[in-house]
Amino acid sequence: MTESITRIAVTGGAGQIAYSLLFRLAAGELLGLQTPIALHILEIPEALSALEGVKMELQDCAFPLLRQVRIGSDPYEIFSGVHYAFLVGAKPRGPGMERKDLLAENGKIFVEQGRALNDVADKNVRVLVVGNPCNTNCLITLHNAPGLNPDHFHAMTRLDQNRAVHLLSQKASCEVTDIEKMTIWGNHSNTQVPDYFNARIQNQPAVSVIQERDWFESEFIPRVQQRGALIIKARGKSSAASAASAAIDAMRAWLVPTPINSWFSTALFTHKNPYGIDSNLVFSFPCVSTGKNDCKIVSAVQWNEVLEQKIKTTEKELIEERDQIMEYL
Ligand code: NAX
Repeated sequence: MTESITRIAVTGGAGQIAYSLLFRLAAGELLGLQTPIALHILEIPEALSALEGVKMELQDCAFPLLRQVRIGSDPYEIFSGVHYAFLVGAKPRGPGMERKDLLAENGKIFVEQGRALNDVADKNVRVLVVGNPCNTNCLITLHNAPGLNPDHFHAMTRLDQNRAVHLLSQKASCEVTDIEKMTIWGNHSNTQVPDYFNARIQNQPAVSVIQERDWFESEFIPRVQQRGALIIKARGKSSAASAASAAIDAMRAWLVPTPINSWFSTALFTHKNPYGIDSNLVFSFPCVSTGKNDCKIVSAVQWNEVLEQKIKTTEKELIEERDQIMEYL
């Protein structure tokens, strides 16, 4: 009998997030220790020689589950038959580049990758977009893959969730596992809304455990929003290992049942959202999974006035981003 192999695509394979992500995937951290995998890694032609080095290192780990490593720069070859795709590679903002130029440059990449996934990936492929601006890149990708289920595309806000969980646990002097229902609403940008109002600490509302309304609004929210910038300042490079870790958490959240009384955050296509958010965006919501590769938005989560106003702002930002890339949809 031929062995069944789960195929995982990673783009931006010679970049710094991939340098952590690929090794953790190969070690079995996404699918467990019983599932043989193949890694299909995409890069631009100029970075293929660096990627060849990464491939050699993957081979030198002698990972028991890693059956095959394919590398290349043609998405139609690399995405062939993939069951999961981590779209990490993107163009960084260059000197003097405006945000709209960044959106346009990345737009072209995600049009091509969406089309390629549509044509050659497994029909049930699950796609996580990490490359920034990830929400809008994800919107472009799903629009260019009309033969795939739009609900199978998500953009990563899990790193923001994880950052918020750590910050709350530090403030409340408890374990990270004591924090539940930590939602990030909206865009993975500085307008994201870390929701302190619905978060729980040891099964109590966070706002009753930490009785400092001021702290939530003037410290917690901005510290989560600006954590990425702080890391760049300290390390001289953007978050990489923590981003890779969050990417695995985000994809794995669809594969394990969400515990009762809990949820996770991920950014999804808004066409069926229960919150009245514009229906053609990719927006981060509280979600749950039955563990069968599915994800459902949790409805009826209440907002206070502060959250509501901030959620409107992040929605507006996403609408503006979409207006700038309309030609790619
Ligand atoms: P790097 O610049 O180290 O790596 C990116 C790699 O992508 C490069 O090797 C580049 O050659 C490759 N690439 C560019 N265009 C490509 C294409 N068309 N096909 C395949 N590969 C391509 O960046 P890294 O630090 O790894 O970050 C990758 C992306 O993640 C960036 O856009 C970054 O902004 C984004 N992030 C998103 C986060 C999130 O929470 N959603 C957090 C971390 C990170 O900032």
